[in-house]
Amino acid sequence: MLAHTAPHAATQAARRQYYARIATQHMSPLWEVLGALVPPSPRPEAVPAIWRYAQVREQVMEAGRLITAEEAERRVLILENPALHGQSCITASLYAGLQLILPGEVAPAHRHTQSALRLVLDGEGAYTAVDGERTTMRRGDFIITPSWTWHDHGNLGKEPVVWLDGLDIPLLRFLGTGFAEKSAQSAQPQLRPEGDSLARFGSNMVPVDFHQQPSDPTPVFVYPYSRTQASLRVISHSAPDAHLGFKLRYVNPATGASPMPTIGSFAQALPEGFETLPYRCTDGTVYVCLEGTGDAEIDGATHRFAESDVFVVPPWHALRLRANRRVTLFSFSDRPVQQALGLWREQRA
Ligand code: 1HN
Repeated sequence: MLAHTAPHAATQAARRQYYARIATQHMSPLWEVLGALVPPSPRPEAVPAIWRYAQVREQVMEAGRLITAEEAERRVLILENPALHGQSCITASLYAGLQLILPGEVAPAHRHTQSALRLVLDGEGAYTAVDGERTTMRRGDFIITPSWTWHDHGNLGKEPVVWLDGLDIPLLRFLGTGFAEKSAQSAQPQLRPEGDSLARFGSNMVPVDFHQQPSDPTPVFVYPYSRTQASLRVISHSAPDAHLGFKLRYVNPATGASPMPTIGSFAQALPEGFETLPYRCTDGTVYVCLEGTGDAEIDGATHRFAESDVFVVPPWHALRLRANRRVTLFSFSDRPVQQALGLWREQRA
């Protein structure tokens, strides 16, 4: 390749004038930005970050004294990536927030094209209802509201309840496909008893005449943590993967695909004292610590985490996890989108 020599001052001035002239016609020179547009390796804007629950819990509770769930529609503190301030993003494609619902409150029924997940963190006695079926929310439960399903939440218990919301809001905003509708009723009528969908679809069986179109949402919308824990406990008797420990992927039980087409979700256990080898992948990932304490080393910087802490690993950042006490982690990312487009890559050191 020929070495580039710096252009003469006169040439530089002529180019700058030219750029200013073409800008008035809404054009710009590709050659000034080409390297940044197609970099040799991913250059995400998002940066690593951690929200320690012990430090943010008080702010979440204060929101409960300032606004009702009804007035807010959803009383949520958005977890903003520090490099994406004001954009309601935790990664370029995903949104995350901490939602609070107090005893006696309801978050009214609505639906939207954005897909949502809940990961229950704190308190007991709340429920979420999806398309006419309620589910009691327990710590660690992974609950989904697929695109365009009606959903509302309520708290029938005596304690504040907090969960993590994950949505594909930035992705749908980018695509220009965000629509929402409010229901006339604040709570949906109960069409089926609690546990119905899990019994019908979540026990390695489906109704005999059930057929699913690839675009249909998963018929199961709750993945109880008790079942995840039991699976992780049993498989922890074998040898851990050197890069991932014991890691499982949540699926739509009727298809084996991701529960929602835009958000992939995972559960992972690391035995006490275990340290993973560096691993990176192109899907920026949000992690939640459900049990234990550990360190997340992200591109060389160490972040200590404990129960209910949330941290984000941007695309193509090397992650090393160390479990100081046996750790279980929940995580989610846009991996199914990347895989559907043939873009997903991983690298194991
Ligand atoms: C939403 O519908 C919920 O249903 C939570 O709990 C967070 C953030 C943006 C848009 C819709 C919920 C949301 C949301």
